[in-house]
Amino acid sequence: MAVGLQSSGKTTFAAALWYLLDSGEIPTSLRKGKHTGDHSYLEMLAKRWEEGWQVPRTKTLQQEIITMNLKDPATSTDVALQFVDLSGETFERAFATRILGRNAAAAFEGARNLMLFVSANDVRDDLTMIDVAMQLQDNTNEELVSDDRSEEAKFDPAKAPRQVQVVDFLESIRQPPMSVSLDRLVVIISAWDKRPDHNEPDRWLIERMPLLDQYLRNSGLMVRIYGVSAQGGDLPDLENPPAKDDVAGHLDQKSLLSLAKASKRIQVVGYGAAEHDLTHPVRWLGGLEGE
Ligand SMILES: Nc1nc2c(ncn2[C@@H]2O[C@H](COP(=O)(O)OP(=O)(O)O)[C@@H](O)[C@H]2O)c(=O)[nH]1
Ligand SMILES: [Mg+2]
Repeated sequence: MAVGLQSSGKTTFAAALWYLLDSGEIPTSLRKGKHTGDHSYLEMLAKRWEEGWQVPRTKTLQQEIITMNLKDPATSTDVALQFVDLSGETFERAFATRILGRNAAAAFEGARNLMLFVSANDVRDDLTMIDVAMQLQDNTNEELVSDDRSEEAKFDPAKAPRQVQVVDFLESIRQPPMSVSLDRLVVIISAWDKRPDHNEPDRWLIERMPLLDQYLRNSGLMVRIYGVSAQGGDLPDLENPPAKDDVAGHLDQKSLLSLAKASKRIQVVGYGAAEHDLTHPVRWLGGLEGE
């Protein structure tokens, strides 16, 4: 199962993966498996991706469940990958109330392996009061520090730091009553084109999400951390395109569209994965590659 908060890069990954498998432009470690039924949604996503636009935002009400079937040509093993959005009311409420509906819980029944999405493009949302105080000291502004405590904000679970929500989610599904027995977990750091000036996904996790990093180290799970740029760079939103004279919004779109094979926009970093092979982490998750 592929999980992550909203805007962590899941749908873009799904779109790029579908395009990659469908086009066969470059060799991948897994191939497209059997798909029955209607996969027009995935095809729409892949087309949007190919044409150089952001994938459409998942509407909370008509939550599309994406399932992708892959096949390992070497062993003929099938691997199914299902994408679940952890944001939205269901999970936000669960975080605060400790109550998760039966349907949402059932989706994780029997799950053994998780692909967890976080984004390198997110601004920090977990500054502590000490961090803030240190910044204030540097440019003391009397007005800012003055004690305007008249308005106390109400606790909003959706505003808890992302890594707190993610760790709570992982721990909660592993504890009773859900007791999901996890085995392998892949962290996908999406938008890896926005990475800092080093190219080490595991170092990024230590520096940017230390709580999640520590949790995973002590979780007893087999863990891998990949950096993935499924989009290759910044792309405009078709439903909300930038103004004609806003060149910045088009910069990456132009250079990405100029690649003869769209699959080559994809970048994957870690564990000897071939440069554009999005299926590499999926193959390991499926248990088709060593520990
Ligand atoms: N720069 C960059 N942005 C990305 C990449 N992948 C996704 N994004 C952007 O991140 C945002 C969230 O992506 P999306 O796939 O919709 O996340 P989801 O809500 O988890 O499905 C969108 O604005 C995407 O355009 C990437 O590889 N590079
Ligand atoms: Mg989505």
